Amino acid sequence: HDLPESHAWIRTDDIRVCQIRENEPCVVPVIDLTAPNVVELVGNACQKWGMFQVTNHQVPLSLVDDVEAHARRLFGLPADRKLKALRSPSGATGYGVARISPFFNKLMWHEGFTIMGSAVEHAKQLWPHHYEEFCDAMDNYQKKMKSLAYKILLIILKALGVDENDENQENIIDPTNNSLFQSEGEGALQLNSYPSCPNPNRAIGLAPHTDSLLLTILHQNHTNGLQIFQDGKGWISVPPISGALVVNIGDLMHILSNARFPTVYHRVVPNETNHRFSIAYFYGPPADSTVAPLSGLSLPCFRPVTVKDYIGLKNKHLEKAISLLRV
Ligand code: AKG
Repeated sequence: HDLPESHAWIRTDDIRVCQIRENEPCVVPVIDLTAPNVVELVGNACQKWGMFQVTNHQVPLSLVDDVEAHARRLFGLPADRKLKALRSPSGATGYGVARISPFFNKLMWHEGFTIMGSAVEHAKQLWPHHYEEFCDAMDNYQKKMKSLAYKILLIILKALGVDENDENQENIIDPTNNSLFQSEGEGALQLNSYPSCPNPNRAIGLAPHTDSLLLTILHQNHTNGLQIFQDGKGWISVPPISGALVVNIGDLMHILSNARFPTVYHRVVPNETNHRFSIAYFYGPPADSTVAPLSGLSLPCFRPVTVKDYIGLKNKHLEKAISLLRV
């Protein structure tokens, strides 16, 4: 009753049972990135689910394990040490709960650490003498994620009928006039920790939300918790698959695809017995870039918007932000 209007439709206690119809498995597709028909597979998954899991992604599993081990070490520090690395109200990097949940009416069973740009200053607060190891692992992981995200972006664009040789592909313009294919984009890393929860019904790991940028690449440890909402089906689990990474469409890709690909409404529910860790990499164009529906995808249904302005809209209007850009 005291939720803001933009949240009034969120009912996380309304967990409907997923209906598995014959010939229609209720699982997010798993795609081998080296498959000859990868463009078709990714296109179908984006259109139907807005999400898929990828294998053969060329990110060394030893690096993923190393980053997860650093996350475990970070969240295992005493609270007073973690609080020294707190994200400031106006800052991007640091320790704290996710920003998405200020109005959520359940206990947040979550700790996070966000990295945008350099993590050195915050890492020094956590490990005054051994911060380099953490920062090197995070930098390394972000580099790998960035090139994987760019590779997946090109596949998604091909699925939308656009490729590198098209001249009319300037639907993301950055201030230096780079178009979609000439710029590798930018990213942010989010380490998440969800301790096991004695009473999962009274808490939520991460409140339902959509991701704001183009796409997200997620590693989850061997613990269930991630769920996506599908019309007519309710909340569906996205089970961890060893060695696979989860990819989901974000709001800016929804705009770029002219609403052909849905942005994915997802949440994390706490696990009663196991501690869950995840590492999310959010990928998008530089902040000053303008994003608009790709030409050639029928009449544009969104107004162009800069990445910066869209983030501002999202912070203010949450999941309603995207509908404010409808033409
Ligand atoms: C986020 O960090 O925004 C997520 O949605 C993380 C999801 C997860 O932990 O599986």
